[in-house]
Amino acid sequence: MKPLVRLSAVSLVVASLGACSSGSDTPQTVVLPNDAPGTQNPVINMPGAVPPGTQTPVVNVPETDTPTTEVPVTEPAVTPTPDPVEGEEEVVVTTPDYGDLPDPVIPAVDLLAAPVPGPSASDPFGSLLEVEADEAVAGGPPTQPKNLRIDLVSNDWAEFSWAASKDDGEVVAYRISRSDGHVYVVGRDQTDPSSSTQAEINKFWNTTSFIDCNYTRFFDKVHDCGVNGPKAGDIFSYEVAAVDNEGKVSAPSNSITINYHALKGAAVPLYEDFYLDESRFAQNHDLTNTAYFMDKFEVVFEDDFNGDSIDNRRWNTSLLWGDATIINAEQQYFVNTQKDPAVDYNPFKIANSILTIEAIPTPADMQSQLPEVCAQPNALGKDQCAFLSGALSSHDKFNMTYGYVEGRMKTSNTAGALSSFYLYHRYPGEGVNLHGPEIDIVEYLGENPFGDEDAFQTYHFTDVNTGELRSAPTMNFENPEGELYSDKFHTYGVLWEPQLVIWYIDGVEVKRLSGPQVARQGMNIVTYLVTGSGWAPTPDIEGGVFPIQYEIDYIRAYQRSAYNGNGIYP
Ligand SMILES: [Ca+2]
Ligand SMILES: [Ca+2]
Repeated sequence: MKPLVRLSAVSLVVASLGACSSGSDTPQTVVLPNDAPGTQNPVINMPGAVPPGTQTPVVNVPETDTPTTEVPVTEPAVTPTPDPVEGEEEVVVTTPDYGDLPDPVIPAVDLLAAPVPGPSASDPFGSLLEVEADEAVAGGPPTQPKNLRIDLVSNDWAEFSWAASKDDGEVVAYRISRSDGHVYVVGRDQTDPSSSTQAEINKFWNTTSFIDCNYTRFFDKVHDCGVNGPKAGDIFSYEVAAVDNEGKVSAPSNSITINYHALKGAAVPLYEDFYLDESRFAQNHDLTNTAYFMDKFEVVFEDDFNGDSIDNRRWNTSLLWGDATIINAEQQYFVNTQKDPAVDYNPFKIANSILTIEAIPTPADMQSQLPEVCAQPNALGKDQCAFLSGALSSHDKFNMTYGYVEGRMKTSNTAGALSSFYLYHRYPGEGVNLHGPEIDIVEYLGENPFGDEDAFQTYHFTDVNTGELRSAPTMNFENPEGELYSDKFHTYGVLWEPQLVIWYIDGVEVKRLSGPQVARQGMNIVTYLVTGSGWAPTPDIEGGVFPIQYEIDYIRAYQRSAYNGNGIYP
């Protein structure tokens, strides 16, 4: 784990603006061409409709024959194979070919994580907090924090939340007590000079949630994650108590126990979940390498970029909110070639089965072709259309809930370039279904700000109780081969199952998280090349080398038959 405190992102969160701008969108019936891939079940649900698959809750009782690593392997007795009897068919037993990989290992079930309270048709994320019924006592301590519950768990961080306390005066802090004796304080008036750290402090307070530990924001400050943060395999119990303005402390909340994942191949929790199919795929497969499970999946979306232009059946050349909105203090205009085919610059170059998204400084004679927004500086006072680049989004053309999505791409190594490939919600949801999820499959900063070989993965969701965007710590994965990821093509993938997300690079697991806050609603595929943002510096316009190039060989989505068309808002 390396410190990420040097991140000075205003926000790397696409979801923040997208959730707002798409919040009032009305779903439209999408007419898809017959031969469009992935459209076998074009069921477009209206927001607020009962999610499909909720009629029959599946209660997941561990089967007694679930294989575990504990099962001793007995040498099979050698029995002579009888010659096939004439007239009978010979039975040929084939063993799956895993290439050079060892045979798969099925992890033991994580019984500590079962059951997680909540997920049901009326509360799909198990996330509605109990309304505080207790009244604050005059002159007394705050009421007991209620509903302490796990939201997400990974190997070195976990996110949890609780229902706020009441007090006759004011609640000014929550004390989070961990079973090893460490106590964190979430204070109403805590401050930090970093705006992104301050935003996270405020979020903890406003949503009564906490991440033990957010290495991205608090590596060596406030919560001092570098010293205090959990490590893979730790098991800790937690309680939360509220403190009032007189220093009086409430009764502790209920206790929860968190089993931090192993670094790789962690036991998959047997959560209760009405979307969990009876095969319990995630519990019964080794998920550390895609080779162990891809035979269970079928391609439902594919673009190999074999043509000579963007396939309009598969992609939009603008994001969900259109080309006139530029998010995250970015500095490129995504040229919308579908809306304006005669535009003077086409950022999409396709040759030899490779799509190259090319970004250039905006030519002076193209200013008149840019939307009005380009005349305004961004939140950082910078030109938000200093560059022309390209974005692809599959919204309203391909959306999915659960599955495996993979791209093979060569990210840009230009300082200021951000090569991005992620899943994004079509509808943020409303009422109990508000969730607005985003899974960043890979984000790659060309300037390699940490002096090593990192690719980033993050999960974002909206807190149903407050509407605030909450995010996992940005997880960085360092290339074990010691090369820059931008040196060559790699595959970047994500497996998305009920209450489980696993990220892969070149088919090998690099990160996983689990928990009831994993998305249940349809998402679409997005990829683009950012040039300059709140996170990435402005590329060198004078001395830089242009075009900046982000190359994509293919993007594919796969699903198991159990989930084809499932979920909220397919
Ligand atoms: Ca009080
Ligand atoms: Ca290709």
